[in-house]
Amino acid sequence: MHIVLANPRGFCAGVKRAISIVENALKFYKKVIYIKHELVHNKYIIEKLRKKKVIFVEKISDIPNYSIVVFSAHGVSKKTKEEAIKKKLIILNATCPLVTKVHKEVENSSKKGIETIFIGHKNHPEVIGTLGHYNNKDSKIHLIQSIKDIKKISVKNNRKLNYFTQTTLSIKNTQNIIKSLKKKFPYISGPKKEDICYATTNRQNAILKLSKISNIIFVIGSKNSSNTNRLTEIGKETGIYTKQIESFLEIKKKWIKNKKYIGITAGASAPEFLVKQVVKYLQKIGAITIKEMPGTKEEITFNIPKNLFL
Ligand code: 0CN
Ligand code: SF4
Repeated sequence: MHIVLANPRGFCAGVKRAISIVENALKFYKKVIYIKHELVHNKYIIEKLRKKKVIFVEKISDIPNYSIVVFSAHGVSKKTKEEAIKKKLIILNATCPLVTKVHKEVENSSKKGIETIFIGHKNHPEVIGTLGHYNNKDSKIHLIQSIKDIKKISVKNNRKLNYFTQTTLSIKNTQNIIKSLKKKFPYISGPKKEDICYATTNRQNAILKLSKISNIIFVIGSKNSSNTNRLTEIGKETGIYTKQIESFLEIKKKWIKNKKYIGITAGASAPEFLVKQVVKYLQKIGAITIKEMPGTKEEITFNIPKNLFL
């Protein structure tokens, strides 16, 4: 049995930045910190933060006035931000800059009265936040999740129409949706640079490469993590037996019976220690070698807000 690690895998720049913001804020303010929604979608990170004076809330109304609030990496709507300002909260914005980019695109369309078609998953916090940047009463933003949804859309003026997307979608599925959108609306325009982020793109390409040499793939990440779920979907689509796990504790020996090459990857919100634990466990039960695939080197980093530099 041999272990092959996907490259890149795990933390992206947006997740690293969000975690640094909270860690620095805890040191700086030495007070309870409220986080609107899970900072990033990983059970272990959330549990760790809960032990350190962090309280997670879904509604701003659950936070006492004048407290400190961190907006999660997935971003919030304009209304949520306004509510926080009204409550005189100290706001630390851990929204990934690549989500903020999409917020700006949508807000700009709203201001110009351009009707927008947004491709994303209903009820995902990033989608709720992004849709909440379109507030033109005379125009509209439509959410679509699949090609099937395109049929239901009718627009006022198909020459004043654009589309944007969630950052963590499947590249292939999204390309197909956009192709169909363009068939129905030939004049539709899209973002200058695509909205699916670099980390999503690189991790999806890496699992495709990994699938070429693996007999089973483990995708490490939490069940509510969109980018992780896309990796699992892609792994399964290749026909390779793919299992999404939160940690090594979920691994069943029967899954790996007679499997020579075990591929491992991790979503953008899954810490590397979870990968290490899986490797250690597999070594304990017989893995002989461990290799990392060659892959795209990620050099992108995002600064944390200046007032939190300690
Ligand atoms: O798992 P995440 O916290 O979020 P989604 O993949 O569900 O959007 O990863 C960080 C990504 C962002 C924003
Ligand atoms: Fe930002 Fe992409 Fe990471 Fe989400 S997955 S936090 S959009 S870099």
